[in-house]
This record gives sequence, structure tokens and C-alpha cells, in this order.
Amino acid sequence: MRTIRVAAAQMGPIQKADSRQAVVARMLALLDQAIGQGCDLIVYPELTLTTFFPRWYMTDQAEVDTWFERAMPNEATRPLFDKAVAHKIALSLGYAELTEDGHHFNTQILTDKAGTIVGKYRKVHLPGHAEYDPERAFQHLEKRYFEPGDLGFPVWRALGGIIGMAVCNDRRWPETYRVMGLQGVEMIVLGYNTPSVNSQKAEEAGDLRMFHNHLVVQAGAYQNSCWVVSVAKAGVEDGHPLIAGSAIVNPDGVIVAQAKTEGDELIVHDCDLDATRFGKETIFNFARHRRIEHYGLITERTGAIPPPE
Ligand code: CDV
Repeated sequence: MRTIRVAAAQMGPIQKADSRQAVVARMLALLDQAIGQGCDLIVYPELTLTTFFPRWYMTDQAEVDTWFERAMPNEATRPLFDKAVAHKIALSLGYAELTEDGHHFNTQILTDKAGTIVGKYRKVHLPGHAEYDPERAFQHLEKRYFEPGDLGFPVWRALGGIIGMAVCNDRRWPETYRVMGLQGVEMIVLGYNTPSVNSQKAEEAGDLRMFHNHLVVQAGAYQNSCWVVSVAKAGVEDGHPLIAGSAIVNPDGVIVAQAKTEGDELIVHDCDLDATRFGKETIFNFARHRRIEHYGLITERTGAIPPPE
């Protein structure tokens, strides 16, 4: 058995006025729990350090940049890295990244147990819009504040396995999982901030949104025979509710641990990476069964074009 004891560190709401230091204090409390339970890896959600700021329309780039991190670790997150290193636990954490040459990404990182960043992923599938949209009940301006990730979907040999990352909306796209599946991924860690309400369809039920949340990660895990650790930022942020439902999914697509609250909550599971083998060697043995001669449209075409009438 190659087991990673993983902790999914769901975060409750973070208000606009909350400081990075206050958030990191909450993250440290979850880290303490994970250390107490002997975890190898703790996974925090998308944009862990701040409120989900893309819901706010801003025109002043200097103001926008206050939501971004120019270095990782930095002064605010150093205590997290220091504690993780002292207790030999790996971290995965989402944050808004501002690069030295001025690029903006929605980023997730993975450290090893020595605190070295061994993996960086930048969100590819940015949902929402770039300009103020008066038709929506609230804004979702990721396309305004971030550039699409420029690193693809890499995987890393870490913690004795093959690990990949994704960020929120990426989890809804089968391509995300398959590109990593084609690199033999054994565990995908991801975080999300998913509004409980559809800004363009008020009547969409919260239950349906939770169903979709789980459907996509369960399908991705099963179809690629890997573990998926899916971690929410949840609860009501400045009047805007986010779904919870953080889950750890096994390679059969079954949820083996799920958060019960909408607050800061740790869920833990021993993930045996060897449990990915059976699916990878049988029904999802890609080398034996895939038919790439029929998949060309996937990379040739972006939008759907129905056949002529
Ligand atoms: N942060 C996100 O990427 N949220 C999207 C919402 C807008 C649908 C999600 O896929 O959950």
C-alpha cells in the first residue's frame, strides 16, 4: 500500500474586511488538527487567503492588486509554511498570484514535506465575464482579473505518488482530468468557491448545484481511476452564499469523506494510491482502449458547431 493520509481543509466564509493574518490563523488551527491526526498532506481551497473578490467590480488596478500575492510564501503565510515544515506535512493552497512581470493568475501550489514548492498550477478554465454585467444577480469577474493559466495540467511525483491540481471551474471539464490521467495521475487536489445561487438563473436549486459539484469530481475520479480531493470555501461572504460539500473521492468515484458544515472543517482519509491500479489496468487502460483517431475535434474545435439542417 502507498497511502497518503490527506486532510481536506474546508474554509468557512472570509469577509472582505478580514485580514490575511486572520485567515492564516484559521488555517493554522486546521493545520494543527491535521498534524494531530498524522496527515501527510493538507489541502486548502481556491483563493484561500481572501474573500472571493471576483464578485466585486473594480476599475482601479492598484485596488485589484491588493487581492494578489506577489510571493509565496510571504509574510502572512510564512507561519503556515513554518509549522508545516516543523511537522513534516505537505501543503496545497490556492491564492491569487501576481508575477514579477505583472501577470495575474488563479493559482494552486503543492509543497513537499520540507516546505519546498514542488508544483504550481494556474487555473485554465476561467468562468464568468470581463465587464460589468447588469443582467446578473451578482458579478463573477474572473475573466477580468485573471489570465488563463499558462502551465497546462502538469502532474508531479510527490509524496510517493503522482499528484495533479485543478482549480474550481476546472473540475467541471473532463479534459482537466483526462490530460492528467494520460500522465498517470493518482491524486488530484482542487479547491473551489461556488456560489449557492446561479447568478443567471435564480430558480436553479441549491441541491442541483451540490449534485453537479459532486457529479463532476466523482466522474473525473472514476473515469481516470484516481483520487480526487475537492475542497470548498463555503458559507456566506458579505451576503453571498457559497456551497460547502468538500469531499474526498476514491478511484471508483465514491465519496469516502464529506464535510458536514459550512464552516472551517477538516475531513481526513487514508488514500491508498495502489487502489488506482485496478481501474487503470482494466476498464480505463488507456493504452488498450482509447481511440485517438476519433478524438481530433476535442483539440481542433472549441465551441460546438451542429451539423447543417
Ligand atoms: N470559482 C469558480 O470557478 N466558480 C465556478 C462558478 C462560477 C460556476 C464553479 O465552477 O464553481
